[in-house]
Amino acid sequence: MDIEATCQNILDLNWQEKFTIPAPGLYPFQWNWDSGFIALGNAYNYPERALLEIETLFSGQWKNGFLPHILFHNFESKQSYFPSASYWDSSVSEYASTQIKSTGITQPPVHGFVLGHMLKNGLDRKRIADLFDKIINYHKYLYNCRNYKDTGLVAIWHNWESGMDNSVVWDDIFNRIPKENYIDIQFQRKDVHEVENSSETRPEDNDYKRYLFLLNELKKNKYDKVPENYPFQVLCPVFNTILIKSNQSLIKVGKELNKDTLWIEHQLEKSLNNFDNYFWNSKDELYYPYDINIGKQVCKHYIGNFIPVFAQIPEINQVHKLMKKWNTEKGLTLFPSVSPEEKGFQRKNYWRGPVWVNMNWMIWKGLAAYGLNDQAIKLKKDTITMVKNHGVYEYFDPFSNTFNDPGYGGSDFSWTAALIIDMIKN
Ligand code: 2M8
Repeated sequence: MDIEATCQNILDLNWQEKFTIPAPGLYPFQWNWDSGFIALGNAYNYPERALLEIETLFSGQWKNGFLPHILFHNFESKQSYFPSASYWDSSVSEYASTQIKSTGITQPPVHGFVLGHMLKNGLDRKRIADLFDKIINYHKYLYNCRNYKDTGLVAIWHNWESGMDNSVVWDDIFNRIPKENYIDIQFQRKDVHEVENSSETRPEDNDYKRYLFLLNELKKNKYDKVPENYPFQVLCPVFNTILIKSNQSLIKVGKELNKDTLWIEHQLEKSLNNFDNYFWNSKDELYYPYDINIGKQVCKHYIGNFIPVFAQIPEINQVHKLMKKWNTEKGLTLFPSVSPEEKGFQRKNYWRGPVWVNMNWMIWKGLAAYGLNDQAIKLKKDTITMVKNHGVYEYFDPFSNTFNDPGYGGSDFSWTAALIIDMIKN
């Protein structure tokens, strides 16, 4: 079977009547940004599924516009995931859906650019127009409740909101949390039973304790505000790039559908004006996250250093500088989630080194938009070849050249499948 058919089969396998799970067993519910990437891939062969995927996701939107990171559909019959619906207990919030249980944190806002892709591919305009309004409400939540000093840059409150859960960029923040705050937290993980070799490829129990400490603090505050002295308040360049990219796309969609786009244009302008002030480091010539609590950049070498190319935020001379940094990295053809030279790099461990398809997809799109065609085409080809050689997995060893060595984490991983389909189609 060719790779496109294999990927399509995986999306079929993971389809659950109105949404798609990220991977069987390991992730049995609907995840926010996963659904965006999946809808993008489904827009080609299953436009109805693509629309339904995003409609189902927004059926879990809260009254204040907030869009949760997991919707626990059919949670009674699914026991393979922790933290569960009852652990999160979204009912503490007066805004939460009373119909659909969810988490109380969000994930990168990919939906705007996914909507643009759907419109471009001829999907139902009326349904796209309805989704447009819901996405705007979500962005209003972000700009009302997460806007840092009215910069147009929005803050995240949990590492799970970044989507890059155990990246080295969060290490210092976690190390500053006093041990007595989390050491006694009790829990039973499920993820470790769902993947091969989990001690080398998934976060540690000690990491989970700190993730749960943050979760419990946010829950005490009804997922509405950060408590005083709360340790995790970050401006993430990946989250903000994705928001900018979505806004750029919403403006185009809005104009085509005769919607008012002034508000988004205004927010976009602010975000772009402030982006480099917070994220660009002119000495290192890289983008870094900004830790609000200490008022400093987190100067670590990881994939987020490059992601702003996705929304064409850097000027072309900055892009050339960024690409030079990448080329010097030990002859790797794809972007690893963390640079092998960075302290804490682990080639098999989740967001601490492995290659992820969604990240390379974003950089590929960005390079192509700058007209850097040779680099873009090479990145695309190498990503497809990696998945052909190692399987449709969640993440991949950046140094594995051995044919048929499997990838890591969830097998039959939906966003890998969906984005490979998109790469093949373009
Ligand atoms: C991973 O995160 C979840 C928590 O959200 C987990 O480890 O349990 C991340 O890779 C995240 O980015 C992704 O959305 C999720 C589902 O694929 O898995």
